[in-house]
Amino acid sequence: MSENSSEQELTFVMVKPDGVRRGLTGEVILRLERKGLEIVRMEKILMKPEQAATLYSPHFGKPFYESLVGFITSGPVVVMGVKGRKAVSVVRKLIGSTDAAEAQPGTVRGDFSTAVQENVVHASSSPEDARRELSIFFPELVGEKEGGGL
Ligand code: 3AN
Repeated sequence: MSENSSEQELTFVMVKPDGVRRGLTGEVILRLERKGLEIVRMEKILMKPEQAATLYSPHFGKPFYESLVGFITSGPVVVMGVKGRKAVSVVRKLIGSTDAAEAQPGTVRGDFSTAVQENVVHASSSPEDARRELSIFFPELVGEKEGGGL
């Protein structure tokens, strides 16, 4: 095998309520697959408040926390487990900066939003975050074994 399999990673990706409402789920999937990433799990859900609290626990206490949890539970989201070489950083590059007004054209946020909160998509920012976030929605992907699910 030419690729270093130790560089295979799983990451968590979510099309947020604004992205689902605007019919951008397919656009996000297209960009992930076109890059060569594999969607190993995908589900459309209405996120429970306790799932939102766990997902955004690093932001607890920040001025935008309540608004963020309210927004993310306001409508359906599409949650995904995504696999590929260096998947965490690859997906972060594909989605662009948090503030979509600053995101590069060619990224999802750069092409489809100008907002900070309604910025179409979320993806894990580190392998540690990916494990924590995947465990909320797809616990079977992050088993005991290091690199579980790969
Ligand atoms: P990212 O989604 O790019 O990893 P984080 O983890 O810093 O960004 O923030 C999580 C989410 O919190 C963002 N996607 C955005 O919706 C929201 N957020 C972050 N910073 C702000 C802010 N200053 N004002 C409002 N919402 C914010």
